[in-house]
Amino acid sequence: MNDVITIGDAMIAFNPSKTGPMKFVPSFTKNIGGAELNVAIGCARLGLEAGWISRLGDDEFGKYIRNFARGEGIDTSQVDFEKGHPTSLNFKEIMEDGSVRTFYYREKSPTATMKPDELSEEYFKQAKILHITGIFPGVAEQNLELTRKAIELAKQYGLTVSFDPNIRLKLWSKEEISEVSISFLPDVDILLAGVEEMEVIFGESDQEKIIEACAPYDIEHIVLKQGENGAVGYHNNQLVDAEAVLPTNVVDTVGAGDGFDAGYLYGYLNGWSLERSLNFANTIGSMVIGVVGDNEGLPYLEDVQMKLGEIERIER
Ligand code: KDG
Repeated sequence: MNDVITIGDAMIAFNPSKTGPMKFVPSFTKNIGGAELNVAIGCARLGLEAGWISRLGDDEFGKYIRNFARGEGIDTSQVDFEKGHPTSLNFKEIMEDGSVRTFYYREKSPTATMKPDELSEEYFKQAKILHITGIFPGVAEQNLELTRKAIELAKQYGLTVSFDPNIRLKLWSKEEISEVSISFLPDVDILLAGVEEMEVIFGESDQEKIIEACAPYDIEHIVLKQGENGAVGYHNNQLVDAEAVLPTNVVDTVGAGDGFDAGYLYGYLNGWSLERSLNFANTIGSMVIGVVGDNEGLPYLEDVQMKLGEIERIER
């Protein structure tokens, strides 16, 4: 049984060989990115059973991504290949401070050829959490229908639905993102969002106002990620402010939110308190940004436990 299943479009992420404007970068390293796949990887590294539903191009890059996901121990039984739709690409520009701009080549994403009735009910029956993001429905119009079907199956079979809006303005407009995200909320059990994302969705940046705006949707866990200011969680009428965990260094901020999500879901599945889940998730986020790559910095459980001082490891 999978603890967490996700649905998403993955890309070959081309990481620059040096920081600074992309037009002056002489070469790139081939890696892999895609928020939902990153979350699945993060969960698998923590020891959870994770599955990823996707379609890749029937090309070398597609095979590379599928093999990589398998190597991470992810269930790829729901991943297939499509001819005539190349695997999506993402070229990254990384500045000295670790901030990133992305340049997508995913207009013909293979995932846009997936059909809602192709989603396997059996697969949903055998899972605990469905994690979705706002990226997948933004990649192609058809993917919105697919996401809705995934949510419907999740509800039908009693899965917890976790949602990270993951706003990508390069994919669609603020108005579209807001409308679609709000339409998901009645079915969302765990909301994992950046405060600035909630500002786009509800036009509110104040924590309490955001929680008020979410009230009609009866969301069991509301988590607001605040980057260097930590995170705030709301559950059972309790509001918890968790301090940030300071990173050792910042080289690439991409993937920190996905690592946070994986950490929070891990805490949720283990029945942890809000404080403990938030601190664990914050710790993972802070570790991810110290490594170049969208998922290379996602830690294994032992790494997080060491960082938290829970275990000691003899290095040499
Ligand atoms: O959250 C990180 C991802 O967003 C990244 O790996 C790739 O930009 C990306 C995307 O759109 O999935």
